[in-house]
Amino acid sequence: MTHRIFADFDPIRYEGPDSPNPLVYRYYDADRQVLGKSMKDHLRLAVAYWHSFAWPGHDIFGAGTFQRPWQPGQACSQELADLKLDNAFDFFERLGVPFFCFHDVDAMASADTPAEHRRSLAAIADRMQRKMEETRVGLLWGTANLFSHPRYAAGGATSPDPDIFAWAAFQVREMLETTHRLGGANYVLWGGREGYDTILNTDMRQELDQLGRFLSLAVEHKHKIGFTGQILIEPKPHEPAKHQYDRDTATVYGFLARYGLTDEVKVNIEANHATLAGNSFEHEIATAAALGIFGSVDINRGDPQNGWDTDQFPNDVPGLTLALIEILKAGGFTSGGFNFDAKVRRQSVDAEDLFHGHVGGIDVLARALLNAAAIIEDGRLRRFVEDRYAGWRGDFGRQALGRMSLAELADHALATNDADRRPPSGRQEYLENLINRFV
Ligand code: XLS
Ligand code: NI
Ligand code: NI
Repeated sequence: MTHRIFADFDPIRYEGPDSPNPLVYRYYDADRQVLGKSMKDHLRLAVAYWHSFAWPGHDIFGAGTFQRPWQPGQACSQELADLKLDNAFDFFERLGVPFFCFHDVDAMASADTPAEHRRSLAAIADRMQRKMEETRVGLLWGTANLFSHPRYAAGGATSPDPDIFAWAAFQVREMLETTHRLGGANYVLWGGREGYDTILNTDMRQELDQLGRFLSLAVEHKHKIGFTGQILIEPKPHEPAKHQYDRDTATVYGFLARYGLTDEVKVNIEANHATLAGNSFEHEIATAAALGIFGSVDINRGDPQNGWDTDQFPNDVPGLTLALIEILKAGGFTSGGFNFDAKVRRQSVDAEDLFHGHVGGIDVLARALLNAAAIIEDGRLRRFVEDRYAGWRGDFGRQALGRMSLAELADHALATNDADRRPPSGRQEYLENLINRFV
């Protein structure tokens, strides 16, 4: 059996929409210019190490189905970690993506003690750095896994045990420094088990203060070591805990404001987490943009009938067009990008399936980008919204939002005495039809 399972695949090329070949890009043409920027720079695509190389295909009812040559029986040796790394970079190169993302434990050999953890992480980071130089594949973000190990059953930063809080600090220090060393563009904190299952055993005020302190410490350390990447929080409403503190973007913003961190931390919005929170994906992006904390995206999709994070590859072009419109309106990504936090299904056991998942997802994003760019260039949507708020740019509108008191506004209403005043039509159906002409 070969140990390099992607080695025999040709690099994925752009062949256009009419190609009969399943493993080509029909829409993603990396250097194609869209609104003055290449597709590659717009989308800043990344592969997630955990779903594609670390997850063995298990679920809560059954064992792993994938049988990758690097998958350990028990603990992962350095040799297997190295083999996994070689395979991961074989895959990144053939897919032609500029970035990847990883958690410390996704890539390193297993470790029991903190000293071993440091050594294992440093060993894989050495090798990773060489691979990154050879292949020119960069790190979109790094993160520490503070949720898989049994010690984190009650949370990391929000654990009732301060010694576990220190363990979490240790893992974050090591991984923040590793991300810095590898030139990562961002550092992500997904609040894995930072939440609770029952209020009966939980001191919420205490846990929130711990989480605020922990985040402040991470920010402080970032500056101490000179890491210039962006720190990102990834909201999720529940799973694994019943209630997660980083519920959605608006909740995270309130938390950042309370702990004085709105200038330091942005959000990494995941499509499937947005819908689990009862929000649309584009609502989350628009909220983050409006509050000035839009950072990056974990792209995937949920299942409309399943109430959990199914992490499927995206396949909804019209839906993603709305998200891309919001991203373009917000000025696009700066440090962030689209990370495929998505996994193939448990029965998709072949190496080829990982290509199908990513190639399809990348083409869906490329189409959504092209649609959104055409809608922006067309200008009708923007003009409609501008006209809708035109009153606020007039004399009275500016004063109403500026120097007028409540009493002055009340007197204005009395004086104008306009009981028939109504807003003009919102034209939702017209606008939906307009969008459909582009998708
Ligand atoms: C889990 C999260 C996780 C983060 C990284 O639901 O999406 O994969 O992206 O810790
Ligand atoms: Ni995610
Ligand atoms: Ni997720």
